[in-house]
Amino acid sequence: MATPYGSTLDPSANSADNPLSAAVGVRDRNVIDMVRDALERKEAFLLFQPVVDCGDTRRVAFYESLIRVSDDTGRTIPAKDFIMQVENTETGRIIDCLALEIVMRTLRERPDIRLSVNMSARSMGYMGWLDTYFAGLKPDPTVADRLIIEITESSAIEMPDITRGFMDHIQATGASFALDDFGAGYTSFRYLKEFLFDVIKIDQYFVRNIHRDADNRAIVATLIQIAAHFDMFCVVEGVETEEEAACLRAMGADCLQGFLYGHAATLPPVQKQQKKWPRFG
Ligand code: G
Ligand code: MN
Repeated sequence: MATPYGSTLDPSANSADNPLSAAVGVRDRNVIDMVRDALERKEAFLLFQPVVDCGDTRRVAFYESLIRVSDDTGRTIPAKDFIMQVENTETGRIIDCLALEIVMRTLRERPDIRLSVNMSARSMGYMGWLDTYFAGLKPDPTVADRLIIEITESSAIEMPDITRGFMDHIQATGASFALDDFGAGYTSFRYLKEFLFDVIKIDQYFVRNIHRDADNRAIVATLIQIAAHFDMFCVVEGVETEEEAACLRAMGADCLQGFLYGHAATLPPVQKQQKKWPRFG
């Protein structure tokens, strides 16, 4: 597929030659249909999880927006339960556009907050995403200063050339980029030099019981140091206990996110005090 930044990989088709992959194929198709139907009915919405300042955890640095869809029985389903199946389909692109559209509108309505939005690297070459972004900026170009775009490490690395061009283009408008799920599997330090991410988000896998797990401490300490070296703002995900938080604070994390500080929820009422918004990184 041709894109403004080069060519994307072709989504590979599943071979359905054996009963198991056929069954998986049917299940995936059901999920894709369910999500597509929900999007057609516009039954999707965002919830927001706070990312707090490590030094003063009452201060919210930004909220990560997480998309939910409602299935035809009215149940709410979080993106993590279907994003894998729709990632390589048009439905994946539509989800990213819809999330972006709602986030941009929310930023315009709420000058007191900063928001992040997740996107797949596959959506970087999708004209609909760029159209949504620039349409969202038109009424107020300064909302870009309060937008953080989260791209997972695996997805960014799949298409380095496209990622680089896309990031340059969008960073020039004022938005920041976060490298999501850092350390989750595909870590290639080479790409930290090549992509100018403003923020890294350390995957929650290494956070669990970090105060009692010397291996996790060694890994996270290294990742925090690397973030500092590259002048990137460092968020640690999945913080569930005060012990984990205290340990991460001592190690020099900038921000913390996790159930200890809040689940994904609707936004709190407007804050009176308006903050200044320095660029990350
Ligand atoms: O890939 P990404 O980091 O964007 O995913 C965020 C996911 O992590 C969400 O589905 C959210 O519900 C989950 N999450 C957020 N905080 C915590 C936490 O403290 N513990 C656990 N187990 N999951 C969390
Ligand atoms: Mn994320």
